[in-house]
Amino acid sequence: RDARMQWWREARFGMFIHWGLYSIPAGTWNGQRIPNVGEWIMNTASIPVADYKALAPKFNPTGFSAHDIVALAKSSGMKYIVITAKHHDGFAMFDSQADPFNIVAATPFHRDPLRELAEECRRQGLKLGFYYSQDQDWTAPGGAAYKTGNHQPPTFHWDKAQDGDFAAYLHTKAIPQLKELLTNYGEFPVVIWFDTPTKEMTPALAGEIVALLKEHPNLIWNNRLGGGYPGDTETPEQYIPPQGFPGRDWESCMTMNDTWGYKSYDTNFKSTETLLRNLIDIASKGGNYLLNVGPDSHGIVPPPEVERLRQMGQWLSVNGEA
Ligand code: JFZ
Repeated sequence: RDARMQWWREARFGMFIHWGLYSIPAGTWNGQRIPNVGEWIMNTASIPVADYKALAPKFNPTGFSAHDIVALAKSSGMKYIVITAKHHDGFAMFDSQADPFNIVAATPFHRDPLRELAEECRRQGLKLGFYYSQDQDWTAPGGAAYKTGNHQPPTFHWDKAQDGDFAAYLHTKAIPQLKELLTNYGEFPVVIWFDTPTKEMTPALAGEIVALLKEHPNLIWNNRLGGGYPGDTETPEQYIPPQGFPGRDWESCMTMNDTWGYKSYDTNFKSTETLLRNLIDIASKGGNYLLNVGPDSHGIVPPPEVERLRQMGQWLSVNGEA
């Protein structure tokens, strides 16, 4: 267990990447600025499944460069990357045989950014992990949804196309896709980052996922699977715990502005000094800092984010350890 956690405990600084179809609307739908984080736009604006799925043929992020993103992370002093393989919208940012709503099958891009990132991380000596929304899935029948707006219980679905059986969703989409992620990318992923469990994730269903994870003894996974499983890491979000988490590994994930997924008009960026102070504060308490970037619909990391990462890297090259 300790050998498995060693690289992670020494890492201190990683890059979170929230990237998906939501980078196309970028916070605006039908001419309206939609509140809340950008990657939640489908839920916040109650976008019908068919309308949201119609974004896929428009997604052609030819500006994406795995080389440049990994090099950016590396020169910023980051030791690992965690990217959204599938967020709550259900769109897979990887080549999936299990479900056709994915970047290779459903877009003109036809490339698998996770494969390209895995190759570059291997080359440039960084670790790679995958975020996977195992519970919420707003485009797969039976996938769960958290409530926003006036979505009604018990399902909080806003489109009949979302109705279905949660266990069936898990067995036909989530678990098969997790198997793909765990077997198709060589030495990666070394982290699976689960998120937003609901009551639907019973101990029995979560146990099926845990059995799969245990086939990969070097894998690290967080505390957001559900079903009562504590996972390996605590995940304080947008804050730094005053005393850390004595006896537990932990990682604060944070945004640079006020969204994870790209929003064209969110310019509320923290200063480089604040970001560096966060990193120092977290490191001094024994945690890791997972700092987010949100590439746009062309696959480009917004310049204000690049600028701050470069400045952090410059500071670390003078004052840091490695
Ligand atoms: C979740 C996601 O819904 C969000 O889109 C993003 O991916 C983020 C990293 O994770 O949002 C959360 C999850 C947990 C808390 C808050 C927001 N929490 O525990 O306070």
